Amino acid sequence: MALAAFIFDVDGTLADTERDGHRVAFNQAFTEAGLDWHWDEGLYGGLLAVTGGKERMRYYLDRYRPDWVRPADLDGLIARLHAAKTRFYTSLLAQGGIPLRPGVVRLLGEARAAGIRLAIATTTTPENVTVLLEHALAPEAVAWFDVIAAGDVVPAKKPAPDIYQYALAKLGLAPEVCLAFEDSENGLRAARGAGLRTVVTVNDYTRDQDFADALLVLDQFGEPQQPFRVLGSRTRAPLSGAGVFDLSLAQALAGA
Ligand code: XBP
Ligand code: MG
Repeated sequence: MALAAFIFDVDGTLADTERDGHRVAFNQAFTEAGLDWHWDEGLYGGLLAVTGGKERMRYYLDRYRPDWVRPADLDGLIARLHAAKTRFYTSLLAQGGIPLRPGVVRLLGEARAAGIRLAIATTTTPENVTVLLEHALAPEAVAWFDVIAAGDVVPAKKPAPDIYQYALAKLGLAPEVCLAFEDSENGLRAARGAGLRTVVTVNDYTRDQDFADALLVLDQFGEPQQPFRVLGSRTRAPLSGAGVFDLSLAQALAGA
């Protein structure tokens, strides 16, 4: 079957945003608010079990700070902290602080040239996506995507399939003619729940997660001078000698 669209996760897939991006911005927001909360790299790995920044702060309090005295308006505090975190995070992105992962620019360019439609399905705040695309990809890159499904547009975040179902509905496409790209088990479960075949590129936080349900698991999309390593595969498509995730491999996966 001919591929019609690629649907990309953002955090961890297009760019390694979590450890040196979102985490740092959360800590800046906590410090600015005079809170004694601090998320080190190890703790943050555990907090990534919950997607969505507001949801992650609530989880942190429930799990790690049961004795911390909650204000009457906890929702208001979390909303203010999250707005500050988004301000810090987007200003880091606007300084070009976070590059795209290897092979991402190449793959997006190949897809556009071949008329494969592009979409995004992420739990992060929409503003974070546009600022990343504009600064790490190209000033006009937002327009390359037919659909940017992000943040609170659906109430149930990944691993719920809702954000992928929303993106598919906006694209007007069936899952069979699309491929999803993810970096995490929560993301994979969301994409698979929407019926999407999924390619996973892992990162340091997600490497040891369960990707048994992925079509293909790679360390990265790869470049000619920096080939990918295959970490897992359920496809019959030939992979030997590939080294670079390109359109012919995507098409082979879709047909296999
Ligand atoms: C990304 C997330 C997001 C970001 C923070 O998950 O969980 O919450 O960490 O962004 P995925 P916000 O890659 O699976 O979409 O603070 O804007 O929510
Ligand atoms: Mg992700």
